Amino acid sequence: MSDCCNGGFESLSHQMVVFHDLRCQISDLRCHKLLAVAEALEATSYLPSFILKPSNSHTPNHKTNPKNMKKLILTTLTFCSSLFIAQQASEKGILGDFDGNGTKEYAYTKVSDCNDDCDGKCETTIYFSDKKIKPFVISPAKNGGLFNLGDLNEDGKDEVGFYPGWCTSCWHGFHVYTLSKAGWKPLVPAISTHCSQWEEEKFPIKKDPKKKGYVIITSSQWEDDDIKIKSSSVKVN
Ligand SMILES: [Ca+2]
Ligand SMILES: [Ca+2]
Repeated sequence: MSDCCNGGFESLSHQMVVFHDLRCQISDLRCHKLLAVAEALEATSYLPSFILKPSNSHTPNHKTNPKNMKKLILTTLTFCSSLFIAQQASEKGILGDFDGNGTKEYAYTKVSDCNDDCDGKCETTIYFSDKKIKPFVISPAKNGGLFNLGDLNEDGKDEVGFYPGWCTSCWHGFHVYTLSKAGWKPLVPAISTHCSQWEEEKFPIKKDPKKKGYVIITSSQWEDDDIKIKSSSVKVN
């Protein structure tokens, strides 16, 4: 399986993998890398030699026309950039009643000891504006997307969803946490998701509308040399 993330933009020197593998858009870090290259492209008008090589045919070819290619690169990068901004917005916090006391509070994340290459401990802590609610750590995670999942197990408290950011791979586990008397614990084991699942907007967990006390878990699995997205109903209460 090709990994759309490893190597970042170096893949340009071989093939325009970056375009067929738009799944890369999911990761903000990858977008960072691509944006950096976009700036370099703008500054130097550099394009890989195989793109600049004249075509044998006089017929204009969209795939090998340097101008079109550059436009496509920059369009892709702009889209990546907008996704990154969307993720940043979520870092301001999500509102929910995570301890079930009837008052909504904010949950927000902070990452520590994690450089652009994901070197370091890379611990992301989820904090709450109500300081009576204990923070908890998810590691490794170079920050990530935070979600209020609603009250999935009907105990009066909203569950927290976390989609960790990372520098490599399109496979990331989606975490679902619930506040118990003993503290924060996973409501279900981390849900395996591939970025193609996110592209298709198949969210990993939701209440099962047909079965009380159940959730529908949608995960990505590698089967028969392909990524399969499967859903099943699981009891949580
Ligand atoms: Ca509360
Ligand atoms: Ca709950």
